[in-house]
Amino acid sequence: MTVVIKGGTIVTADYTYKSDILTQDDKIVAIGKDLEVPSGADVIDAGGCYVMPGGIDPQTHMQLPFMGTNAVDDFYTGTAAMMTGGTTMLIDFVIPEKNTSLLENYHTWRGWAEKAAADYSFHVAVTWWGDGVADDMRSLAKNHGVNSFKHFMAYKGAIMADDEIMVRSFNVAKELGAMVTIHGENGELVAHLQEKLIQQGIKGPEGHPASRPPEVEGEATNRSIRLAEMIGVPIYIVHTSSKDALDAIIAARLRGQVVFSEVLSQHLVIDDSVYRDPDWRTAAHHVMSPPFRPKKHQEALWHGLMSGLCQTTATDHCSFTTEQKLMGKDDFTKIPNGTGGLEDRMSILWHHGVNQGRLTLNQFVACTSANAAKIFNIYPRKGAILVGSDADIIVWDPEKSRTISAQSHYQKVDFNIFEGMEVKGVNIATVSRGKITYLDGDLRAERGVGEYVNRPCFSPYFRQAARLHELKQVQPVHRD
Ligand code: URQ
Ligand code: ZN
Repeated sequence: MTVVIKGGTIVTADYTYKSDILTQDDKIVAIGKDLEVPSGADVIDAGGCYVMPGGIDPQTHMQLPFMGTNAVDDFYTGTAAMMTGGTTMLIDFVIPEKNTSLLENYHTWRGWAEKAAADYSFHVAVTWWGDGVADDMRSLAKNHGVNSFKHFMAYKGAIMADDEIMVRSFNVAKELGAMVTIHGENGELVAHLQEKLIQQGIKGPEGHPASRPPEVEGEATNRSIRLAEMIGVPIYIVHTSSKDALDAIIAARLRGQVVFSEVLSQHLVIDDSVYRDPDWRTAAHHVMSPPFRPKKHQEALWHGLMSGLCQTTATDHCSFTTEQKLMGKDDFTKIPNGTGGLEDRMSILWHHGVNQGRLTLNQFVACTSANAAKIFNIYPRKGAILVGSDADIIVWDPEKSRTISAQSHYQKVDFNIFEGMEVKGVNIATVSRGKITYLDGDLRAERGVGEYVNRPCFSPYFRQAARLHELKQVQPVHRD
């Protein structure tokens, strides 16, 4: 397969320049002005468009078994939908039930992902501790390209990791040169507040944000950061949604700690008024954790991205239909937590970030692709436009507009949390591993062509995280 992308302006996390790109099979093989078009090559006219690295979504949950049901988008529908919006790789999660083998669960999820239409990788969640967990982590890191282990501090009674699990897991991650990632909400407090609210007769979706206010996220985020500091392992906070959590992250970074922060596209533009919608279904569709916050938190998140204190954006795509959300009709704690969005993230960041003057073109690429590749140690194979990089490339028309709607989206879920939002800045072509998989509305996703991406341990950030820890070591006093 040979593709030439002609006449565009290449935008990477570092540079913006006019040039053509030639891809051969699944790699970029040449970048230059007025490139020759080999006979038989496919040509994409990128005149007036930006040509960028395909988006990387570092947090998704395809077909996740969760809260008594399964997320409705699977590894085929989700990867197909994301390519229409300009994302060419996702990092999903293996989430073992307590007391089940991490390694066996990894193989189960690998089986589910064989139908993927684009590249993918897996963080693995440590949801319990006992015989075999450390050895499974070692095998996953050394033999299966897993360099990140997830810890849900929320979801008590299900997948919640307490301090003991985190301390033990963080120590093994440090031994392996792996990143620890965190869902930072205090699950004990959430359970307590949920019980109180139900007792008070607050059973609708408006109870959801009240059971997990920003303080609950701030406490857990800070606690996990401190644990990582004392153990000397780099830490990545997923879906940072509040100023409370952001303050803890910024304070740690200013102390020299290696802490990364991810922001969801939906948390940047949707606020907590959705939970007071008179239509129960609309309010329930927005039940996700952490919840949507009062508006003031959105500007703090934008400032985090603009300043580089937040590095990545994701969607946490975990989609449930109206039917599934109705499982919590009489009790908000039973509404499956999760929203969709992996198809719209790039347009949301462009329209509300670049068009509004918040993000430069290069910052857009950094926070939608390159930084995730760097943090999870697959750069510049992914997240870059360089000779030798994977040919994951998108062609972006900054003048084209579209209105986001469940009526026209490719995601399987019957609701779109950005319903009716008009965005200017649209992906018009996607090249995934050198194949044109989307062109002017024509989706050509192929089931099963997506490949698993190994992510090596001991990223460059690892040494930095270990250094701070070494500085804290006590030296023995030799007494005569
Ligand atoms: O917590 C997560 O990230 C998963 C279970 C998706 N659901 C959610 O509400 N964020
Ligand atoms: Zn989460």
